[in-house]
Amino acid sequence: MASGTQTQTASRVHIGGHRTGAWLVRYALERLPVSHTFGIPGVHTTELYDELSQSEKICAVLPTHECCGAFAADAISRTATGQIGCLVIVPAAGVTHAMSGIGECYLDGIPLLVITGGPRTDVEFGYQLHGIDQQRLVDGIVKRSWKVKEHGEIVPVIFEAYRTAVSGVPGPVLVEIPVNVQLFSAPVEDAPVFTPYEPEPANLDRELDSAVQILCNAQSPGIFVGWGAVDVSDSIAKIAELLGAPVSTTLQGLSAFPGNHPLHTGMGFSRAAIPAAENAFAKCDCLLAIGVSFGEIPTGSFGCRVPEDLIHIDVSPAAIGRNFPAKVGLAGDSRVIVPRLLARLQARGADQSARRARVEAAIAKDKSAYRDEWRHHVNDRVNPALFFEELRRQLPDNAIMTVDDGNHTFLAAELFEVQHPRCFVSPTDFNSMGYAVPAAVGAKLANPQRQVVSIVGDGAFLMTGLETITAVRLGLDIAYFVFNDGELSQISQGQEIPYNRKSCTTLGEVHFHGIAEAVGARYVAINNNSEISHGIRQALTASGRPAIVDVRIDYSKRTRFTKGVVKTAVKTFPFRDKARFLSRALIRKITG
Ligand SMILES: Cc1ncc(C[n+]2csc(CCOP(=O)(O)OP(=O)(O)O)c2C)c(N)n1
Ligand SMILES: [Mg+2]
Repeated sequence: MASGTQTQTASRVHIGGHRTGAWLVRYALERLPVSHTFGIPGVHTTELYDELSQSEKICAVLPTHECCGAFAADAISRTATGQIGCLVIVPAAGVTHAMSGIGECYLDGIPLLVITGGPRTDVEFGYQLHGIDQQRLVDGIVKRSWKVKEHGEIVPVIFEAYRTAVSGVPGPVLVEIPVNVQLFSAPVEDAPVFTPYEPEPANLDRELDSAVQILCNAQSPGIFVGWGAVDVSDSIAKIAELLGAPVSTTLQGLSAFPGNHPLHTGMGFSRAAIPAAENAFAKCDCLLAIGVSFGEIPTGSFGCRVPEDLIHIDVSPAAIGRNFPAKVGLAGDSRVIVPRLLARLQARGADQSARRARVEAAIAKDKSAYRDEWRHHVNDRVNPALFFEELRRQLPDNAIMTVDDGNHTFLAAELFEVQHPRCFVSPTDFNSMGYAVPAAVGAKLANPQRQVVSIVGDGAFLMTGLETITAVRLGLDIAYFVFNDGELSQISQGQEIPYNRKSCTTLGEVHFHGIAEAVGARYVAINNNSEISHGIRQALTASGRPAIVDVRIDYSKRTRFTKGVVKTAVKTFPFRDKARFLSRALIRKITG
C-alpha cells in the first residue's frame, strides 16, 4: 500500500512531502473497499495506471470496452457485500462508452466510483484532446461529480465521493483528475483518515408501532421485497413466517428472498406474475413493501393492485408513496428498520401458523401446476423449464447468475430458483442490453471461489460477447449460456401480439463456435432436451477457461410477464388507439 502514515492524529494522516496526483489517487483507492479497477488506459491516465500496477491491494483489469468495464464494476458492487466497483477511464470517449453502465448503476441504486482523467489545466490552449465538460455530460446519471483542481483535494474528494456513492440511495459518482495534476508532484502536508460508512438509525418508533398494528390486524397480508432488502432476507423470512404472508420480489430483488422458501411466490404479483404470486396476493389487504420503488417491471407496467394499507420501507423518501399511496412510510435503511420491525412483531407475539400452512399449500400447488404446464410444452428445441431445473440441480446453492435484458431474463425469473442474497444480478431499470457477459467477469473476480453463470440472449451477446476474451485472459471459469433463438425475442414477441408482425428484430444465424474459437473459450452446444444435463455438466466443469454454451432454446411459449404487460399496456391506451391497435392486429391476422 502507498503509505503516508508517519504520524497519525485522530482525523488526519501526515504525508508531508512532494507527491504526484497519481500517487495520491492510489493512496486513496487503497484505503477504500476497492479490489479491482476497470478501464482502458490512455494518455490522460498512464501515470495512474503506472501507480496501480505497483499496488498489492488493487488489481487493474483491462476490458475490451469501457461499457463492459462499467458493467463488470457494477457487478462487483452487487455481488460482494461492502465492496465498491471502480472505473479508471480516459476523459470524454472513455466516459461516454461507460455511460450505459453508469446509468445502470444510477437507476438501480448501485454504488460505483468513476475516476477519469481530464485535459491539462496548467496550459492556456483550447481544443485539447478529449476536451469536454464531463460534469455536464454525466449530470443526469451520477449522484455527484467533482473536478479536482489541486493535489491537496484528491484524497478528501475521493473519500467524499465514496461516501456519497454508498450512503442514502447508493449510486455512481465521478471524479475528474486533470492529467497535469496526476503527472506532476506538489507538496501535500496531510490527508484525512478514511472512516467506513455506517447507516444512521432513524427515529421511527411511531411508524413502527403503526406498522405492527396494521400487520397484526390484516386478514391477508403480503410482502413485496426489492434490492433494497437484499441484506435483510433472514429477517424478512422470519416476518413472513410470523405473519403467514406470501412474499413476492422485484426483478432486481429476486435474490432478496430465497426462491425455495415455501412462502416465496415469484416476481411481482400482478397479472404479469406467475399464478402462485397472482393468486397469493389476490385478496391481499395489507402490503409490507421493503426496498422497492414500485417500478415498471415488477408491477407489470403498474398493473398490480396495491391495498390501501401499504406499509412502505425504502431508503429513498421520494419513492415512498410515489406510485402507490402509503398508509405508513418508513424512510431509511432496511438494515436498520427491518430487524426493529421483526423485534416488535416478535414482542407482540404475532403468530399466524394456521394461515401460514394454508398460504404455503396454495403456493406449492400453484407452482407445481405452472412447472407442469411448462414441462409439457415440448418441441425439438430446448425447453426453458427443463433447462433451468437442471441448471439449479447442478449448481451450488450460492452460485451467482448474471442475466441480460430480454425474454431469457423473464424465463430465468419465472423458472429458476434463486436461493441466496446477491446471487442474481440483472440490468433492471436502465435496462441496458449487453450487461450479462461483462457482469459475470466482475462477479467472478469478486467471488473467485463461487460458481458464476450467465444467461444471455443472442442479441445481447452480439453487443458485448467479446468480453469473454477478458475472462479467457484472466482464467475465469464462467459458463455463458447463450439463448440462441435468432431474434431480439423480448421485443419481437411484444411486436407479434399487438402488430401481428415483426420488424427489425431478426438477427439471423450466428456461429457461436467461431466466436468461442476466436477468443479461446470452450464451446458447448445444447440442441435439445436430451442434451441438457450433459451440456450443463460440461459447461460447469472447472478448466480455468470460460465456456460459451450455445443453447438452441425454445421460445414458442411466452412468459406470464410478456403476456401480462402487453395486456396491461393496451388497457391503458385511450379508447380510440385501443380500437386502432386491436382492429389492425385483427385485419393483419386475417389478411396475413
Ligand atoms: C441497449 C439496449 N437496446 C435495446 C433494448 C431493447 N430491448 C430489450 S430486450 C431486447 C431483446 C434482446 O434480445 P436478445 O438479447 O436476443 O434476448 P431475447 O429477448 O431473445 O432472449 C431489446 C432489443 C435494450 N433494452 N437495451
Ligand atoms: Mg434472442
